[in-house]
Amino acid sequence: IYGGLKAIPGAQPWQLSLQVRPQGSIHSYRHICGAVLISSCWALTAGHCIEPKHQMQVVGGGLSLGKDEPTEQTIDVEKAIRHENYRETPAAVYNDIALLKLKGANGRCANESQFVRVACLPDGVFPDGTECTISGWGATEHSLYGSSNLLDAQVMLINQESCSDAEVYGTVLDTSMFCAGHMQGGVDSCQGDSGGPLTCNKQGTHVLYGIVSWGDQCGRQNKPGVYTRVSHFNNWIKSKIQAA
Ligand code: 4AZ
Repeated sequence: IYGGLKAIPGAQPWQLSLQVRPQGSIHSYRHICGAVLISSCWALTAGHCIEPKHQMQVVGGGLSLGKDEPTEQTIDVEKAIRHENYRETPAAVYNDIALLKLKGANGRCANESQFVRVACLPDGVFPDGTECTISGWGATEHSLYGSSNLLDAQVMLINQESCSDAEVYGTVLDTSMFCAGHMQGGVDSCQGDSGGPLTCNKQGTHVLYGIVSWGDQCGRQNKPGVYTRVSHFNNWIKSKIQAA
């Protein structure tokens, strides 16, 4: 996160760290992306965060990566379901979404606490200019390697037409994505934040409106972050969970 601040404990309880290690490896898990808890046994992340042939786990309820915190819950990923139309081109990433089924018993995987909670799926549109929150352990203006502390920042939803201006992203955007940030630059998501949440507030409930997806570098003028439009995938999410 560029231009962010250390998150207050419990402020982003749906934020997960998605961690991988090669199948059968003795190495420890490493953070590759964010993810978002949407029910006790399901999380969403970006499609480009799925690494086949890797074991995956998520860690929720912690603020400091690599420190064992008493509020933390570590849960194995049972399977990852990437969107069938996920596609990466040199210019953009399309349908950048995946579901993670977490391991557990009797429909219980993550245990709800003050520090671990689900985010709601969106049921409508937020107007352009709405201030929403992004968070993650990704790269910052100070470090390419990311932050060991969870950071958060406020970004604004940007009009789709403005973001499709030739000076911004041109014609590559589609309805599976939207832009958020600040056209003047400075505040943005970045590498390592991918898969994590953009939440907007609706009458006191936090709604998962976007998933950190891509952008032309980070924090640059006229290059806001691009987010997977979660509302575009509501039916996909429901059908995959139902079929599992
Ligand atoms: C990335 O490389 C990435 N500024 C994520 C987010 C943004 C740019 C790049 C948005 O994963």
